[in-house]
Amino acid sequence: MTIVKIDPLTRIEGHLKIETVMDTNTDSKFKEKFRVREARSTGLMFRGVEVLLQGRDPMDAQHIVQRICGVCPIAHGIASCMAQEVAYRTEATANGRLIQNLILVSDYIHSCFTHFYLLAALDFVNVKAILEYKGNDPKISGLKQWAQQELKDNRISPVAPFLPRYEGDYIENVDVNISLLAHYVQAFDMRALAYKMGCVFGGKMPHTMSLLPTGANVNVRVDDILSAKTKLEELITFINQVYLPDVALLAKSYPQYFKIGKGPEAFLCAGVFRESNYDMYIKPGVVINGALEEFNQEMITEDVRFSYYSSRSKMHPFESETKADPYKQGAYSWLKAPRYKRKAMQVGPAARLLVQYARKNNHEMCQLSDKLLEEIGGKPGDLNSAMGRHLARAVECKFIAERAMQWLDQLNPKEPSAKDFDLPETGIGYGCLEAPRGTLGHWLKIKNYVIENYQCVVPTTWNCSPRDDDGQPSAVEQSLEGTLVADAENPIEVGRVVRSFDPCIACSVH
Ligand code: NFE
Ligand code: MG
Repeated sequence: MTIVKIDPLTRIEGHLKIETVMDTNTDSKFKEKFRVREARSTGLMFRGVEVLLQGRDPMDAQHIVQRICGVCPIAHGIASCMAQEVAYRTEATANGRLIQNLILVSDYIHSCFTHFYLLAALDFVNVKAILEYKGNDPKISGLKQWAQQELKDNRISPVAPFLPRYEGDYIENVDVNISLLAHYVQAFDMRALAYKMGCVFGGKMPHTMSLLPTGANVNVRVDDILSAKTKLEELITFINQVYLPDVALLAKSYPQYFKIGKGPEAFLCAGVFRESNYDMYIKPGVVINGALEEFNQEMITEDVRFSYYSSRSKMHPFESETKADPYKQGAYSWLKAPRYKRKAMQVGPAARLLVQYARKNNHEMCQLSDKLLEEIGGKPGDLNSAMGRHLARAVECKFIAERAMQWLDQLNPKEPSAKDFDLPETGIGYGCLEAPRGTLGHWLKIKNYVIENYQCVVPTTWNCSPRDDDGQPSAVEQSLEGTLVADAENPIEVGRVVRSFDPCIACSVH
């Protein structure tokens, strides 16, 4: 038995520790020496945003909750607006919904580029190939000079994650490595462009001041529509010509990763991008062992047996509490353990796409996914894997970016972007939607015109939670069980599986 800890596993986005117990692999079909028997996922810090919301003006909530994260703040802001709309007994205006969708798309695109190029691809790309770069792009030459210096000094990189790194089966083709590194560099500008598109309506990113219940506090102007379109066109070109082909190339280079990192056959999707007050572009749904059901937020509970909280366990988020207990016996994570009908669910782009398949919705998205899967001899079920999550994320990114062009056309400069509402003395509301990394819900209770309780259940809380009260491991913990590892000193396979979920611990503990 070998115990392997990776701490921190995350490259940004908070501190996640993964602890695995490995046995010797006895299956001679595989050359790897180790096999993960079980895994524990640990969020290493406490945040307390739910606590600091208590007693505050509910109308500030959409701004405060955005501080949960610098990567997916818009989803938090919109979840809060939706919860407030329910509590105030009002709903979003057409322009308001569209503006919220557009700022959220900007955040999704930014998140996809960040995750793929900056956080995940480096588990596959051989960064040392940059030393063989012979072209004259100044940015890539700069990267080469920097890498030369790093290697010369044998230094722990001040700009991790390039070096140090685990040794493993990186891409061997020098040209492919250099091309992916060039796109890594280009991705910085594209991330900025994605945010600039969001700034047209959001004013600033990542934390926008534009969101409010019923919509947004900016008027629609024709020049803004044109400005956003120009930026979005460039982003769509990058997605179609660079990002999606790079992900497809990686998928073909590592087809075995469609069989590695399989999580529970339990997929949750709350739906996202409001097309009307009753319909969303990505449709909600739940698929458990192949059976489709409607998404119902009443089925969500949060367990804390293995979490550093003395709060009551198995509570619905309206009744949940956040009472930190850092010395709790038996606890091993600051994440709570959300469950849907008592099941550990998998959330994120693969779960969303599998729900769209089950609902026979977004036909073109499913068709492209089928086509890319066919190229490696795969099926939709293979999306439930380390590489499947990358593929699903890139396919979705293309379609939401293209759909956003139509939302820009639907904006109406003659109509308002929000409407008046009254703050009630008491009220309750919830808002559920899909953040880039999966299902997000906010639950709000108002008493005496202030927030009495505010609870968030967040994508990474679903994926990376500790075990629940019944001992059931989370999606990430389950997806690591059985993973073969060539070298326990260089557990690159574990990193690849966990990073396919794009865990954000800042979000998940909130
Ligand atoms: Ni901090 Fe987040 C997303 C949310 S993940 S990135 O996407 O909500 O837990
Ligand atoms: Mg919470």
